[in-house]
Amino acid sequence: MSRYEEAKKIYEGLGVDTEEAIKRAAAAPVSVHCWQGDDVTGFDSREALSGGIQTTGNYPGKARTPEELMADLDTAMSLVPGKKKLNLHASYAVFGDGDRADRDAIKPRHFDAWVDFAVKRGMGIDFNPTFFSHPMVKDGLTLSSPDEKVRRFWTEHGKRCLEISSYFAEKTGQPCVMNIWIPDGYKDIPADRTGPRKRFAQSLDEILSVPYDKSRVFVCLESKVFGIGLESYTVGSAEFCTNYVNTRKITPMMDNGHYHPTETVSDKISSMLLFNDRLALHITRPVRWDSDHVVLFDDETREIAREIVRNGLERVFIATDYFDASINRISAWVTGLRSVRKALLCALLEPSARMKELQDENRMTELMILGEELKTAPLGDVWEELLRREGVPSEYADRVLEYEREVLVKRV
Ligand code: RNT
Ligand code: ZN
Repeated sequence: MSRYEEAKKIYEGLGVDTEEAIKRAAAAPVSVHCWQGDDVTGFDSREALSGGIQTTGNYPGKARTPEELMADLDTAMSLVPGKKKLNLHASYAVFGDGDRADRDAIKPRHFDAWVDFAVKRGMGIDFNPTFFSHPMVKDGLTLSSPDEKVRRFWTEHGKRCLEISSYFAEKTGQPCVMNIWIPDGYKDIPADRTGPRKRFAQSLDEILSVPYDKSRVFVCLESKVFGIGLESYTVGSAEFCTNYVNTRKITPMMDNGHYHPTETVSDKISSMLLFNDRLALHITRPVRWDSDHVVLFDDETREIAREIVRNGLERVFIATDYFDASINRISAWVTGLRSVRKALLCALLEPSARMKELQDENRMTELMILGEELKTAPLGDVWEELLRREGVPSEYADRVLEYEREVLVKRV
């Protein structure tokens, strides 16, 4: 009997169908953040990364052009099993000769290179307006700025991005998740906390006043507790965003790097899905003050995956969001994306109905014992089977390092 067949039997004994788990784990779309490949640089400006987010490290071989980024994505994706979408930022526009446009004037055609890339690979596209790394970010503020010119510029950017998102949905035939995150905030204690939030709400209302097809474009709002250099106050706090999305009937976005260290997004998912049809997630691994380390197959990633599965896999838009410039960037993509997929498989390999029953009958002793038993069940053998069926090798260090030697180190 093969290792997979043995594992299948063991899981059957626990009341779990591995075939079903493999199918569902592979079919769930995970949106791949393009910005891991070039340290969130983008192609539309020469500005340094701003907005309280930082990449650290100078590992050789970062992508400098759309062609390089696409080639790197292809290499990474060949090592990641399951259904993927492409997650772009507006700063990744690809301009033709003499056809540059500022953020308040970008058009769908500036993303045609990405549409071709995605369509050829059967991928949908998700999108993010880029409210950072740009000279129109004034005093750290965008949509909440007291300066009307600044607000108008960024509101227009939001509208342009909504149009581009509709274009992506139309061209790929898959829904587009458009996520709004602004860096706006203050390093030190502000005197007026309400004003910026009021202006942010008004700017968002203005962006959303443009009609769009809500069955094909899902606009999300991402909150954050603090940024680097914006430690005292962020305009888009959790309460602001939760209330805004609920009253405007758009989709909440939770990034698990954006909360106090003892708060967990895994515990928030059930509440959010009781009051919202959909929930969008940025999966990352926060470490102390940094919200963006490579996702690992760790306890919180697994707990997030369990909650996604328990509350409805199809109701959650799953995306990755981290950036590590200190290690091979391709491996950073692959390790993080595999961790997410493996966590989904792990969650699908639990007898969740039985576990719920144990809880409802207050048989917490047995629940704990079962939980511990599951931890050492042969997940690895089922994972290997998923990789085999998806045509993805289990080993990837050699492949990544070979690409590094042949392609990445030559980028000087
Ligand atoms: C920043 C947010 C945001 C960004 C990307 C690049 O803290 O997490 O999602 O990481 O938009
Ligand atoms: Zn995020």
